[in-house]
Amino acid sequence: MKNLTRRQFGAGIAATAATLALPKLALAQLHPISRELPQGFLWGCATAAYQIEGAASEDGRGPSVWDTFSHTPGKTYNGETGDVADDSYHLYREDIQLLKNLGVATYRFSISWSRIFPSGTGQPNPKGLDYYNRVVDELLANSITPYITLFHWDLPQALQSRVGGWQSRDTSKAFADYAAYVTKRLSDRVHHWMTTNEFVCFTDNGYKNGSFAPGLMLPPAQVNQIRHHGILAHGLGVQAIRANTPSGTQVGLAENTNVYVPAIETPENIEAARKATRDGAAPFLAPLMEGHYPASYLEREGANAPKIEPGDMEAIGSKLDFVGLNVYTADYVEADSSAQGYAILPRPASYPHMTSPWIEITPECTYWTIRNVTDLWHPPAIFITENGCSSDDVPNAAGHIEDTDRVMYLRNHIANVQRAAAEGYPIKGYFLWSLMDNFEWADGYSKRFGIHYVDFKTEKRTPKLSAAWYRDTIARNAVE
Ligand code: PNW
Repeated sequence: MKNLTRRQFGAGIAATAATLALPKLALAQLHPISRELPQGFLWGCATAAYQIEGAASEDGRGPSVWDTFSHTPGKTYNGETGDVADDSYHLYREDIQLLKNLGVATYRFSISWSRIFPSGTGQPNPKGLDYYNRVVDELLANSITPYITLFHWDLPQALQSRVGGWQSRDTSKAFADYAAYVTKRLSDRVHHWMTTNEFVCFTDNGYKNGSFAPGLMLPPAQVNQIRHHGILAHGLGVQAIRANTPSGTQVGLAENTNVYVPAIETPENIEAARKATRDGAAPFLAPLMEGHYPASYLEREGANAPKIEPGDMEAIGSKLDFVGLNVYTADYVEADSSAQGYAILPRPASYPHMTSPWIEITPECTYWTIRNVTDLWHPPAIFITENGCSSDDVPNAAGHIEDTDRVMYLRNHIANVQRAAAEGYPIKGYFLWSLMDNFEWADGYSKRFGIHYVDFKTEKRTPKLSAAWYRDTIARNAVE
C-alpha cells in the first residue's frame, strides 16, 4: 500500500464513511484528535499559607483574621482551625518531594503576611522571611519554579483591630508596603508574583455575608468600599512590586471571576456569555483590565457606589503580565431580548455536583473562562491558577485512595484547557488545587481537595489515584 499523507488518509476514511454511512462516532474514533498541550505548558499544584502551614504562633508569627475567626465558636466545621493544618511549616521538604514525584514544573503557594509583619505594618519579623527563603531555595534545588501569591485571605488581625481591615484604605497601603518588602527580598530568585487571591472571598464573604473571616455583615455601600479597597490593594501592590523587582518580573493575580458557558454554541449565545462575564466581573476583574468600573455597575449601585480617590483607577488598571483564573464551576447562559442581553439558566434539581455542593459539574468552565476573558480583555497570558474538587476520600484496606470522581473531574476540565490551547488562546499553565488535603476554610477538614491524602493525626501524606493520573498526564503533556 502506498504511503498516504494524513489528509489523504482522512479523505479516504471520509469517503468510505459516506459510502457505508458509518455513524459519526465511528468516524471520530478513526480520526484521533490530538490531546496534547503546547510544548512548554506549565503544570503545577497550588496551596495557600493558612491552609497548609500550621505553626500558627511559631517564630514570631502574628495572628491573622483567620486565626481569630476559626477560634470563634460556631464559625468553622467542628470549630476546626489552621493551628496545625498540614504542618507544612516543618514538613515543607517532604511536600516539595511530593511535587518532584509528580513532575510538576511549578508550585503556587502563598505567603502569610503576619509571619512577615506580625502587626500588619512596622517592624518586620526576620524569621518569617527566613521560612520562605528556605521554601524557595528548596524548590529551586528541585528545579521547581515558585509562583507566589502575596495575599490569600489571612489578613493580619492587627489591621482588622486597628483600622477595620479592608474597611480602610490604610490596609490597601499596608499591603503595598508588605508586597514591596517581600518582593524586594525574594525577587532575585522568584520571578512570578500574584498580588491577591479571589477578591469576592475576602470582601463579600468576609464583610457581606460573614461566612469567612472576619465574619461581618455590613450594608451595600460599605461592602462596595471594601471591594474597592481590595482591588486598590492589588493595584498599589503591582506598582510596589514593579518598583522593587528587576525588569522581567511577571506580575498578575489569581481571580475567581464568574464563568458563563453558552448553553448551545451559537454566535448569539457566545456573545451572551461574554456580556455576562463582563457584568459578573464588574466590581473586580473588569476595572483591573479596563482601568474604570463599568458604567452599568456604577449606575446600578447609585449612592452605594465606591468612593474613588485620585490615582486609584490608574493603580487598579496597572498593566499585568498575566491573569490567573481560579475555576471550579460555571453557569449556563442564553441570549435573550432583555436589556442586559442574556439570561442565566436556572439549574434543574437533578444537576450533579461534587461533594462540595457549590462545585456543580461544568467541565466546559475552563475553556470558557479562558475564551471569555481573552475575547474581552486580551491579557498577554493566562494561567488556570486553581482547578480541582473535593471528594469523599476514604483509604481502602490496602491504604489506597481510589478517587475516581476527582480523576473524572480533572480529566474533563483539563480536556477543556487543551481545547483552549489548541484554538490559540494564550493559556500558559495549569495549577491543580490542591497538592494535598488541607484546612478548607469554613469547612475545616471535612472537605478534602488534595491529590495527596493527609492523615491529620499523623500528618502522613499518601498519593491518591488522582496523583498518579496527574503525574501521567504531565509526563505525556496530554490529556487522555
Ligand atoms: C478557593 N465558593 O476558594 C480558594 O482559593 C482556595 O483557598 C480553596 O481551598 C478552594 O477554592 C476550594 O474551595 C473558594 O463557595 C471557596 O464559591 C469557596 C468558593 C469559591 C472559591
